[in-house]
Amino acid sequence: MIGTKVTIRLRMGAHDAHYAGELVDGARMLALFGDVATELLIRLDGDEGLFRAYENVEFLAPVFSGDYIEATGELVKVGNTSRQIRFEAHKVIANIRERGISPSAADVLPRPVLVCRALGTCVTPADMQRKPKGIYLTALPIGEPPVPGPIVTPSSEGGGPRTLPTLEKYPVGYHEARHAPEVILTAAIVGAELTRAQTPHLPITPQEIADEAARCREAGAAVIHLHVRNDDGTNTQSKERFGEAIERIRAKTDCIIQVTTGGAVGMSVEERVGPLACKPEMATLNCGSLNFGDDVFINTRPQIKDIAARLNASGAVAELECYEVGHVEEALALAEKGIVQRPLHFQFVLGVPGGISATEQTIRYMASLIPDDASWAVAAVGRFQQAMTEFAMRLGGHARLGLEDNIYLSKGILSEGSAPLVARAAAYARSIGRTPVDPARARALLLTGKAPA
Ligand code: KMH
Ligand code: ZN
Repeated sequence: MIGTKVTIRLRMGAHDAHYAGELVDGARMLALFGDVATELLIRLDGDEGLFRAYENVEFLAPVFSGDYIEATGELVKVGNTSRQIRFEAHKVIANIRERGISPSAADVLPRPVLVCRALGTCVTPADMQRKPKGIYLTALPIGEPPVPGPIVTPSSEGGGPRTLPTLEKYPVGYHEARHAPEVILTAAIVGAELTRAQTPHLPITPQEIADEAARCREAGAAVIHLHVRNDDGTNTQSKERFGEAIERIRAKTDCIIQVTTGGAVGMSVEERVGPLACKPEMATLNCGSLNFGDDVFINTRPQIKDIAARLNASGAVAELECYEVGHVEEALALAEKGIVQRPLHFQFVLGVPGGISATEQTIRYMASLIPDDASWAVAAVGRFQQAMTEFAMRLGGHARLGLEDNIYLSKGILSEGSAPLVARAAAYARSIGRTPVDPARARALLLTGKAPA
């Protein structure tokens, strides 16, 4: 399954030191990658398979005899017979090699050093695949770039992690146990800022969106966070277009559909609430304004109240989108006044340039603010998506994955739609003892008006 990782750790011996100064040759790293790939293929296919090609190999730091090397391979793409793997080798223990110090002296490195990385493709011929196919998530057809627009999205940029003071006084121990072991995965498959120029895997038409929603459900998502587009890729909040997409999604899958009332930056409230006319089960409520990349995403307090009232009137359950700590407090104040209904479900959206940073401390702090009968999830932008959603899941929170927030599976590798990102998160959840729930269970947790179990 995409996201599966294999790691081996080996000491480089004198026999590995091919060059002067006991330097280990680069081919040794590739031999390690070969063994890692072989284990991955055995796990996936029940066969050792064959290495076909490296697309890219980079040697980044020297390796000497006496060093310990940890080689990891992550499955990033699975075709009918081909399996693409991203490799990294880190030095975790280094022989010291300094004049006057014993030649046997060695240190465990405080931070592993990346010594080599590569991207490679292996093949397991169909007649040698002994295991039933898992969720291979073969990509949908690639879409044409309709209008390569100059829109800059936080999806590809991410906000750099700012250094924040440690907030150890805000432990989240209580939340850690409360929602485990179940986890709700939401797939944000379209977004408003992303273009086909940035990724050809962006679904645009209602049918493409429905196909992607079904793949995400298969990968482990229970909720689809929905934006829609016109055929030319531009944003719309039109109830007709939402209606068509919702109908097609419902024909293919049973996921909860959570429509956006955020829309795109610059839209009026009147425009943004368009999809509420479709009587969705869930809808977002954005709980404050912020700089959004180079734009401003405006949600004045009267506008938030206005959208909340219309959302309540439509019968939808709100997901409270918070891009800043103050937004959480705003949502709590609205709940106090009965303007948003309990139980509260928060989405902490981290790493938007101009919003709160994507760090473990910010998640802990935001989660520490919410009441016991509330649930929370993390959506994190760009390169922070994987690390932050995994941290959230370890902490007992839920997670949002998908192209709206991040288009890459790993550095330089576009995700072929949102489903591989969901599949990887689902695999991670299972690896830490949490079970991605199906839509029926997600409905019970999020929509019944009872506190999450
Ligand atoms: N496109 C962003 C400006 C939501 O869906 O509610 C707002 C957004 C939030 O995507
Ligand atoms: Zn959205």
